[in-house]
Amino acid sequence: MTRLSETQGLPDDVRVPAYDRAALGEGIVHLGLGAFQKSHLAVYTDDALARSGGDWRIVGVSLRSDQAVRDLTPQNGLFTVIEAGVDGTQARVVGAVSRALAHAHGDAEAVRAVLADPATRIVTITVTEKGYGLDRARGGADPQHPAIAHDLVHPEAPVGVAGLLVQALAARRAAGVPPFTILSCDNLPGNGDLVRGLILDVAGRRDPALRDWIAGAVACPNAMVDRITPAPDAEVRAMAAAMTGRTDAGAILTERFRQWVIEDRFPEGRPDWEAGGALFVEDVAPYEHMKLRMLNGSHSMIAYAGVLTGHTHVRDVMADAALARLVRRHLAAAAATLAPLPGIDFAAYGDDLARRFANPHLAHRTAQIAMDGTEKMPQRIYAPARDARTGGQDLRPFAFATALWMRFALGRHDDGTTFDLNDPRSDEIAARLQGATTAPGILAALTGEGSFLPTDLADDTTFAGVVTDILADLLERGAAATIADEARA
Ligand code: CS2
Repeated sequence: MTRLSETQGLPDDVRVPAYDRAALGEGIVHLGLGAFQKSHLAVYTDDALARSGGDWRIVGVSLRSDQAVRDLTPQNGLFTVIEAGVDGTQARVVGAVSRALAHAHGDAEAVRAVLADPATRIVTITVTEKGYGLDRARGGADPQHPAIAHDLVHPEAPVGVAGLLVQALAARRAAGVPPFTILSCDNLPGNGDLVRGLILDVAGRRDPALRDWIAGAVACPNAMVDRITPAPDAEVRAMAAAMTGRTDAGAILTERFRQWVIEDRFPEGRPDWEAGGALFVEDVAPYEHMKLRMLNGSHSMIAYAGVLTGHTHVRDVMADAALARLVRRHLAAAAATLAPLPGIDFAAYGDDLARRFANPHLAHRTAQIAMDGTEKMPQRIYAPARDARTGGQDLRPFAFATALWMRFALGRHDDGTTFDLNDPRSDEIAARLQGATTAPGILAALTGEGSFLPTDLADDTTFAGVVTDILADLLERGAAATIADEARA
């Protein structure tokens, strides 16, 4: 079988880019060339190029690995996106990525050049919550984060997101080139504002005048992104080969659903992302709360419950009647913390989410979602728990999710077998948990501002009491029995 590298000769039912790729120039640099940008940014941009054209093709940059470059360079940037609805799958070959660069594998100079190029008008980012080096408690940069620490000492040879952006903006300012717009596509609350705070902090430590210029000139719109995209595996690549008749090292499988809500602040222009269904609004926050609390919050609960009960995929959790009931309960509790959003029925959104989680074509590993809990829990669980407390609503679903994470943080199953937390703070967690064997001891060890249970929630006797009771149950009776009882409650 030949390798995918052009779109001629593909089967008729495989959708291909409806534009002349070579005729359109580059305009976006994307940092973090993973599966999610392929299923989301690249697909929306493909639709925009097909409908309205424009020099907006994407230069994809991997910051650490060179896997994406090895996958995409021989394929001329092309890759297959398999879109799986509950009723079947469809393949499309996406052409929006023009080329891929591996920053840490010889392409640093090329990355520097393309970030400085006046043609680059937008820099998009998917590096996951932990990739930025944010100080979540105080705002700005975390000087302990490895990339931030490196880039503060070597601002001319940056390796991290903040260092690269600040260095590129400094070069553009010196050359009289307008700055690019920065668009984060990660699941962080107020992602644009957080990136802005991050780069202002890093720039200010280097040159206050640069900081002021960035503060006045750089737009960082907030955005809500959504498309469930499991890490691809050999099975996905085999499916793509069967559907397209080509081998494709970069193939991914995602759901049919996708959503993107963006604040329309792009001083240097942007692609016609509406062509792919993107919604442009004044204020993204209500959409983002809905998605982070309902989808991602339930996802995290599903992930910890799933890992602890041996359910490998999200769909398996949804096939477990007790857990499916608790997912419904969580969705309703998260919805109750939201301010009304005109035109959106949270109950219907929750029903859709339950269907999306149960999608039989998506092998979305609970262990994948369980990663990086310290970076995810604050916006997914603690923030809505706080609002539920203020609103006098039921705290139990949030306490349940918190207890599950704390039990997960012990790094062992009920039968004593161990697993990796895959969390940037796993060493700190292990150190905090030294000698903590009881539920109150564990709760106290995992309390603290920033990444752990915030003290105001830990000090709330109702919330802490429920967390402690559930955690004690998990420790004494095991995950399955505790979950069965919880679902009966
Ligand atoms: C998931 C998200 O891995 C995770 O933490 O909750 O990646 C989720 O699949 C996406 O946000 C869906 O848009």
